[in-house]
Amino acid sequence: MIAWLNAFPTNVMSVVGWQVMRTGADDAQTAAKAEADINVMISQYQKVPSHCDVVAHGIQGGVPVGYFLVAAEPGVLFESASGEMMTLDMILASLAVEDTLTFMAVPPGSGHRIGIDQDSDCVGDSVDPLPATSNTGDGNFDGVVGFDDYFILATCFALDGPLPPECRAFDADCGGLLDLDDVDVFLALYEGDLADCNANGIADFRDILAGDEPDADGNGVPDSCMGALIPTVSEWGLGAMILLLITAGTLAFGRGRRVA
Ligand SMILES: [Ca+2]
Ligand SMILES: [Ca+2]
Ligand SMILES: [Ca+2]
Ligand SMILES: [Ca+2]
Repeated sequence: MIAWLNAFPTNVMSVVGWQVMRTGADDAQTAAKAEADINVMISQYQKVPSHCDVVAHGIQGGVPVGYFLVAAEPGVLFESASGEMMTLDMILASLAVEDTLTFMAVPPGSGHRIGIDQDSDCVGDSVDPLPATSNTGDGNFDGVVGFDDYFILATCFALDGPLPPECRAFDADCGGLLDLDDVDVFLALYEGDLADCNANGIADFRDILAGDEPDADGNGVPDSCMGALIPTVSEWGLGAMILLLITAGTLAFGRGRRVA
């Protein structure tokens, strides 16, 4: 069928638009035919250049679900709209009797958006509180990229491993890891003035996250800028002298009273 479809010259690969449905109630023969078709679809994804992306949409356990094919080699791997990685076998085995799932071939490059992340903010549809509004840089999902989000970013930036949903909002390239490129996207989207207390021409948030400025108390202000708030050595000296004078005065006064 694919060969026949490909005989027609077109800018869009003919496999695009093909749909294969599976339900949990399929008999063995129907299920095997559907799985064979899904594998043909995946073989079209594997063409160089790729002929299609492969996605799946449906209802499982009464809840809308989405999947996006991220790799075919060495094994077929889909990402779900909640961020899990699953093989095709795992997905098909998870279908309960009342569940339905439709696999679709979509234009190359469109599968991530169509399959699992309609607003392309790297937060999968199933875990995106605002699935139709981009939340890039907006870790608390309040619609604003602001000061509070910096602290979430700082926490996420220190993580080593899979990013939870509130961290994925900072993963501007959906790469699965946070790096300084993602920080720069956050800074570009930041609503408000970015402090540069050390006057190096770089936003202090970036100085801290890049590791160029310590921020021991995690208040978003480089420690080097907190000096004005901490008494200097000479100020400590002055304070100690005043304390000594008060103590001496109190002792002298007390002794005087006892003498009288
Ligand atoms: Ca999203
Ligand atoms: Ca969103
Ligand atoms: Ca926010
Ligand atoms: Ca700075």
